[in-house]
Amino acid sequence: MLDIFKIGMVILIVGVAAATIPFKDEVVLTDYEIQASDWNVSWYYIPVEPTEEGFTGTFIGNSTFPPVFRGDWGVEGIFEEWMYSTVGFIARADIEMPIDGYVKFEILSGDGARLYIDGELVIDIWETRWDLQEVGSGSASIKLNTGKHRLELWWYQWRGWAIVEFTMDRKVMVFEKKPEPVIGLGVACLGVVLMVIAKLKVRKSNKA
Ligand SMILES: [Ca+2]
Repeated sequence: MLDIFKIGMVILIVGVAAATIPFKDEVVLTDYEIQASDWNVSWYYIPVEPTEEGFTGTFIGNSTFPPVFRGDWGVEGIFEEWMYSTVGFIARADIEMPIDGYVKFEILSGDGARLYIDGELVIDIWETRWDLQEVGSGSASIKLNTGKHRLELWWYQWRGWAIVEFTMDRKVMVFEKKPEPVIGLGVACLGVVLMVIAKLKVRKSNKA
């Protein structure tokens, strides 16, 4: 009889602890803004299909993109006189983290794209997509320390829909420890119920 009471008490304590003590990681979007520069974009004409190694081509010229951008040149190609444009770019930008935290990056491409952060490959969708409408996408949430970081985006267009998109969070994400109040209180209630049952049974057996 006493055992059920003790078990109920343990369950009550576990429940109260779960409801009040922060123990599980939860993603929280902070108010800290990430500063991002424009992209410096170097364009290349690429005469041969790119390989795993990347692309080789002839330098065409430079342009800039805003920190978050989308380019859509349709299926006619970037240069209208060509049925299929075969071009690529290497773009570089800097971001500045106000605090340590996580940032989600996303890229989209009608053919290949690769995103490097501080020289490390973090998203890899480097492949030719022969279907006219096919688009590849990739995303990654990366932990970055306070301070400056270099982004480098490689992109190429070989066949079909010429599209590129780059997006990233503008606010830092962090993990915070949180309690579990609803489940915790539910468990605590179960503990109380067991304790009450145990007490009632003790009273019943005393009467008998
Ligand atoms: Ca394609």
